[in-house]
This record gives sequence, structure tokens and C-alpha cells, in this order.
Amino acid sequence: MESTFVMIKPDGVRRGLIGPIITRFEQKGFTLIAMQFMHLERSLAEQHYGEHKNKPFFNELVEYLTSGPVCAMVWEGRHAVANARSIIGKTNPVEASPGTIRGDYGMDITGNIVHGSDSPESAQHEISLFFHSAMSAPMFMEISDFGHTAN
Ligand code: IDP
Repeated sequence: MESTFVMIKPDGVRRGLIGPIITRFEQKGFTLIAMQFMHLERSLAEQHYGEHKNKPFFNELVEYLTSGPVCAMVWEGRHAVANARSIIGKTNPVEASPGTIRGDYGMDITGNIVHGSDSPESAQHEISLFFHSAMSAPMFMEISDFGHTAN
């Protein structure tokens, strides 16, 4: 079983898409094991997109990510990273297929609705970045257990 980090970006939250996006993950077969509604500090946004810090769009990306609340989540399932990337769709909504989250809801490459980790290693890194201090290991267990007993 694998975990992946998914974040509904500020435009997704502003447009009331938390529910539809969570529904897609549930319907695909993922289990929600952690969720946190939060307004990102600039430093966390910069760390999250650290690999892009030399790109011309970096500042715009960080400004955007800190422009409103986000919904950070951990989803668990078989091949979670690849399955999540597949239902999220290509980075640029112009190229994302209809039926994917970005293909159905997005228009703009910066405001592309949702983030999903690109490898199991970055998933672990991103999960610890967003959840390490706010959620202890026992909290993870409680949420996970609740999810399983509710099904
Ligand atoms: P991903 O989100 O599909 O994994 P990445 O290449 O990791 O794509 O890029 C991270 C985020 O940076 C994208 O989701 C998008 O919002 C933004 N981004 C990527 N490429 C560009 C670009 O060429 N112009 C503006 N923003 C970009």
C-alpha cells in the first residue's frame, strides 16, 4: 500500500471544488488518511516548490499558493502516486484530458486546481513537510482507523 500527498490549491478551494475533488479520489478507490485545511506560510510554499526556485514562474507560483487557503490531504491506495497523477491530469489544463480533474475544472497552468506528488519519495517528503508538526503519528492512526471502520 502506498500513500500520496494531494493538495487542493487556492483556486480549487475558492471555486467550491473540495467536495467534487474528494469524491473523485473516493470513487477511484483511495482511502483518505489525513486532511488539513490551511493557509500556507510563504516559507512552506517555497519549500514545497523548491525544485522550481530558479524558474521564471517561481515567484508567481508562490504568490498564488499563498493567496488563499488550501486543502492538504494524504490518500492511501495501491500505486497511489501514479493513480493520483492519472486522475489529476497533465500539468497544463490546456493539455489535460477531459475526465481528469485539471481537464474538467482548470483553464490556467498556475491555477491548475490540484497538486499530486510525482514519486513515492516526494510523497513521503511532502507528507512530512505538511503534516509532521501538525499531526503526530497517533493522529494519523486515529483518522486511518476511523476511515476503515466507517467503510
Ligand atoms: P505538476 O504540478 O504537474 O507536478 P510541476 O512541473 O511539478 O507540475 O510544476 C509545479 C507547478 O508549477 C504546476 O502545477 C504549475 O502550477 C506550475 N508550473 C509548471 N510549469 C509552469 C510554467 O511553465 N508556467 C507557469 N507555471 C508553471
